[in-house]
Amino acid sequence: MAHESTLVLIKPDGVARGLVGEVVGRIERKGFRIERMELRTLDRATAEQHYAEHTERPFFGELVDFITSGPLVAMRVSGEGAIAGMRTLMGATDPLAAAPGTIRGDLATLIGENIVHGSDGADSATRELGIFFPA
Ligand code: 3AN
Repeated sequence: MAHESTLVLIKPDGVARGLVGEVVGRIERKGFRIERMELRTLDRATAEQHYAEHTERPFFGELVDFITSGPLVAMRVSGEGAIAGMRTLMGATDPLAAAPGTIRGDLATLIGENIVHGSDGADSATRELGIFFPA
């Protein structure tokens, strides 16, 4: 397994619910490093760029409405196998199917408000980190 960097977002529901410390704590206790971290509210153009692969999905409008609805926390998280490791820590997309012990499994019920985003592979990590933390 290689040293990797991935984009992690604590989405507006996680920030509004006061779960930033909880999520950050889980990432740190796992052993990953938070190398960049920023609280910001996305504009629609940036949100549409981030979710470009979902343009054709029926919930795309809701996705953009939601991710721009309030401040989120964007992080560059790094470590051994950090891309898949963060996906495991997050749990399945649907919080009701996510295993207990995962962020979504422990802390959420709604698929549209599932607290966190993590890049799903090396290409998306590079692309998404470029949007949030350009060199
Ligand atoms: P993940 O975030 O686990 O990679 P994706 O990439 O399939 O999941 O979906 C991106 C985001 O779209 C999810 N985090 C979730 O908030 C939202 N989403 C996925 N499926 C649905 C759905 N059926 N209805 C509403 N929102 C959805």
